[in-house]
Amino acid sequence: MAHEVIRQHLPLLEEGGRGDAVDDEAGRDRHWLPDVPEEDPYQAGHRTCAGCGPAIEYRWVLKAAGADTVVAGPTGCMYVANSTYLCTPYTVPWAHTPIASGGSFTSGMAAGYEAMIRKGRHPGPYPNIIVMAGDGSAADIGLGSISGALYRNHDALFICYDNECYANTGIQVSPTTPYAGLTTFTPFGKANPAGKTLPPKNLAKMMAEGHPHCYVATTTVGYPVDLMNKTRKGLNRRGAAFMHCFTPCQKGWVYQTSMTVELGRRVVEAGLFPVWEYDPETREYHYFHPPVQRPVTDYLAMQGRFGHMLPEHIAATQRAANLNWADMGMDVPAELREGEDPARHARLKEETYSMPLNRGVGA
Ligand SMILES: Cc1ncc(C[n+]2csc(CCOP(=O)(O)OP(=O)(O)O)c2C)c(N)n1
Ligand code: SF4
Ligand SMILES: [Mg+2]
Repeated sequence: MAHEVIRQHLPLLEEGGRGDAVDDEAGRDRHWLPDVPEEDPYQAGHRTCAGCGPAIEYRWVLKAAGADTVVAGPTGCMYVANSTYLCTPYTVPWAHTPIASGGSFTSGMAAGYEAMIRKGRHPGPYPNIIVMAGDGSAADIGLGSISGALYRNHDALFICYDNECYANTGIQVSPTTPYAGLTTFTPFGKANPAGKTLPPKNLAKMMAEGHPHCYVATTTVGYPVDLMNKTRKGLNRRGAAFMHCFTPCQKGWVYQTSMTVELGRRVVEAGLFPVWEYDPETREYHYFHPPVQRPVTDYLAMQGRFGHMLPEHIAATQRAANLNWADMGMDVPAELREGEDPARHARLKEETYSMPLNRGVGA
């Protein structure tokens, strides 16, 4: 006799946390605390760099998913820095997969749990099944296997933690590295002052447009409740879900270690990483409209990887951000439109950025 496969349901967290129960504005500020679960399936004791964005993302995703979760991790920083022989920071089952097969491995886990529960060989309920792959894996080497898993609609959450480079092998360029982003494979020089000349691949839109039956969302480590709620929505949905999370890499991007979460907000406020949800029922995109719209220089100047940019590179980046604002259905303020003119940034030739040039990468 086939046994029923019971699915779990994770409640969404209140944006305002405990402050929601308080009446006045001042009180809400004082009592604000998100209702973050106390459990930490991703514990201290890993070996990522201080301020590592992917480690923050791993912690919040697993907090949101809870104890009845299994995780897969393709090769990358979050495999290598989190596993030494007989030692991991996970309190839930975790498995490493080759970099190309995060999607196929996770499909197998999903199909396996489903079959085992139906045959009465696993007591259930159906666990939260998650794979967290780097951008080199999800947007490049393992793109096909994740696309296949989404297409077949396996009941799992497929996450790309995006640090915009192949970090683990020495900060090499990946398809999501931004225009002019310095990596060891995109050095700048006289012949090519920009460094990286190509725009980044729009992975999340590709996943949503290519797999219209899937829940797809973008988020960043700048918005913990948003990140955790999208994790829960992806897991609650029966079928495949994909989440693209912006995760700064302190070593590769060269910034002050305490600025990881701040960068996760500034990239959104600068219009360079739109945060949205795609609803497969209506096939609509729901965009988050940040309350602040900043010039891209507010974001670029915090990172050594952009320290070589010339006025024309900054103007091109502002133009890309302005196109994003329009996509999001937001007005583009005059100051940001004027930033499309290289002459507006001429003074940057004479000024030094707040952070030094990214000379240390790969050294
Ligand atoms: C098929 C294959 N090619 C290359 C590698 C070498 N490799 C190991 S980790 C890594 C970087 C992965 O980058 P990403 O997925 O972005 O994760 P990150 O290191 O940035 O966290 C590479 C290229 C590999 N393991 N397998
Ligand atoms: S190199 Fe970047 S992604 Fe890797 S552990 Fe360090 S900060 Fe994290
Ligand atoms: Mg990466």
